[in-house]
Amino acid sequence: MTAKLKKIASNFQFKGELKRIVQNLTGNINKTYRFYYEDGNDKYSYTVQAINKYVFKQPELVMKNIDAVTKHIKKKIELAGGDPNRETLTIIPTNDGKLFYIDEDGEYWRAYYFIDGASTYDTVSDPSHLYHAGVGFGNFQKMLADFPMDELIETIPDFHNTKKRMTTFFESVERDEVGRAKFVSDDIFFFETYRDIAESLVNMQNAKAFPLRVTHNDTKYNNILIDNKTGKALCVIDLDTVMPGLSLYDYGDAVRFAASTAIEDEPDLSKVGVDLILYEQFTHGFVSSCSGFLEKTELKNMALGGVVLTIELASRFMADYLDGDKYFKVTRTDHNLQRARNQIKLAQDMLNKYDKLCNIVERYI
Ligand code: GN1
Ligand code: MG
Repeated sequence: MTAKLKKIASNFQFKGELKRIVQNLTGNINKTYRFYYEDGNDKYSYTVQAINKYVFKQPELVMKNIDAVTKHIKKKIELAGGDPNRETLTIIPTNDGKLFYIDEDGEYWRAYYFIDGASTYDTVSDPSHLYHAGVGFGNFQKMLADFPMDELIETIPDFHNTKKRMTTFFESVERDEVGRAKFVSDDIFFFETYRDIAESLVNMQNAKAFPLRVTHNDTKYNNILIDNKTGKALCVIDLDTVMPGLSLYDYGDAVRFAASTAIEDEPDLSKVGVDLILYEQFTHGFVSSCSGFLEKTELKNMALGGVVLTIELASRFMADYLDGDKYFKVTRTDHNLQRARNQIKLAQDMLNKYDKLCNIVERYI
């Protein structure tokens, strides 16, 4: 336990005495720890995070959004007879009542109750969990349907604007900051070939094909807690990117991650593809919790959402590789390159099986 982390702990309204700190290495952006406390016989733990300032230029606005969104969701959970301390995040304020603490290095720290009795998964151990994850992410959107959207700050502008993402990617190729473009000419060709598809959702959105909603925008399977007892989705976490967006971003990003036959940074591409059973599980859950809520154009374009979000992530990982690994955490050389190629392979497999994916969607809408 470092003196620095102890000092950070002393600035929050935590109960009892700090016993130990364990780092949590999941997540590509923020630094995350679990702080364990004891107060007599009572045990508590908290999730404490340093918000990545390269990614979130104004962390205070991220916290403002999360505060407003969790308050809104807590009311919905109470109305439904649920447990507001377990079914959404609870921010623990600092000693002076703020939503974050700024340390002497200018790092922004925040804390939440750690929710016990639930787990996150990087891969799917039980396909029925994925059905429930679909229900959970669908419900999340539903609970925020009446949230006043103009109160939300766009903390990362154009986050899922794939037209902009494509432009940024080709700018990274042009700049070739660290001399890596020569290694990826085939990959660049992929983005040239599929640019139109990648941009299609934004083009449709510009033509007002879809309603703007309050969306999560980072619906990775490890961003939802699954209750250990019931196997059902308990709580949607990682609320950093809750912003106005399209329902298809949340659906697409979720199937991109969870319905793959491999983890996102699997370097052996022969293992990467779309798993139709997992795809169906998530789709079934998401659609059933959103029935009567999503519009026809949204439902009809779900398979496209998966493809677009997968190409988008491929371009973001590849752009970061070309820029010299500034955005996503990397733990090995070529990590971002491996992630990008993994996503390219996944997108290609989704395109090859596109009719099958559409048939699965049709079965539930
Ligand atoms: C990041 O923080 P984490 O690991 O949940 C990223 C997402 C990507 C994801 C890919 C703010 O999410 O957009 O889809 O990595 N978050 C941000 O694994 O850029
Ligand atoms: Mg995140």
